[in-house]
Amino acid sequence: MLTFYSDTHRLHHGSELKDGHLMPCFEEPGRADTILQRVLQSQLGTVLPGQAFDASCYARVHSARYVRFLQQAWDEWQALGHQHHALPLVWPVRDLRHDIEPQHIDGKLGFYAMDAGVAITPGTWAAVSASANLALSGMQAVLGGEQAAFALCRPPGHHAAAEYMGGYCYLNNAAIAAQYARDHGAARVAVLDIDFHHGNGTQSIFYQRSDVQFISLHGDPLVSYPYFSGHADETGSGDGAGYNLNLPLAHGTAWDGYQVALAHACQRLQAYRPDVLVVSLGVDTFKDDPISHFLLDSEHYSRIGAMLGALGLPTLFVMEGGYMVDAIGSNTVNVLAGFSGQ
Ligand code: SS9
Ligand code: ZN
Repeated sequence: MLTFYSDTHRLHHGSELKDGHLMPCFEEPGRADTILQRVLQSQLGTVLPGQAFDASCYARVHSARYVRFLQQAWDEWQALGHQHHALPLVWPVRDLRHDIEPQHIDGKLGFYAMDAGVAITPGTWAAVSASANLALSGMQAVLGGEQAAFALCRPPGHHAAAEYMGGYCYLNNAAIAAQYARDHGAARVAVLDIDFHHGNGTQSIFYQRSDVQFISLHGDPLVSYPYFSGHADETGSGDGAGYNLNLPLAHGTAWDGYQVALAHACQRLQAYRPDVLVVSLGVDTFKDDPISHFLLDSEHYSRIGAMLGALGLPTLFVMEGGYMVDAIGSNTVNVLAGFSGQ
């Protein structure tokens, strides 16, 4: 399987609030480094750098003004004399106005963010655009005839929607790749999100569409981030009615419960008969993940891979979360190797 990877991710490492303290984000450069190491050790296949793509490819799923905001946010912040990276601190909840984009960068940060886990640093735009380009490069390979490819994206993307960032995510890499497939000949695309957290951004982007099916297995939002999205009654609307499937699972879910839900997801994927499958691959479902609450073991990732491989679909894996850094390399590669029957 081809892997697409770029060092540019190292330019981005933000801070987040943890138990009331500002701490370095769990989403950190060592994550991608350790996954790459494991890919190389396991001889999964060739590692390629990925190509540059125009920002207009991102604007197929994000608004033009949001992409511009991401591009310019650091400069606007720095122009005020700030040196530490930027974080949002006020949000337009409930009846506050969200129809007028503020001019001040503090207002813009809140306007375009769902939480405070998305710092803007000097290298953020370089890293998030390089990350999206890896997903696009991977999709190009799959559309060109590769049975599968792995985009080793960092930062992740599945919490980012058309017009907001959140949960360490800025550009929605999986959605950008899915849309690219639609724009280059695929009639139907499915996105399966197996990160521990609900892929609220991807759901939001495709919620009213029948040409992209979205299925997610995740921690029940009653008790898990992102809290405000991911319930089972979110099934799509308009043309998209019936094309969104959420399978929320309780804290403490282990392989027994997980595999039943995954088998159900696979049935729904098969019934949809997509031309291409995008897997939002998070391995924060691991028993020792520091911010998540499922109990999967390393061997189960091979079984997940085998179940996905049995679908026989051209597949792009897009890296999402996974924060137990010592284990994410082997857990990720177990999925990919299991998929390939290795
Ligand atoms: C829970 C804090 C959650 C955001 C997590 C985003 C994961 C992205 N204590 N913080 S895969
Ligand atoms: Zn996650």
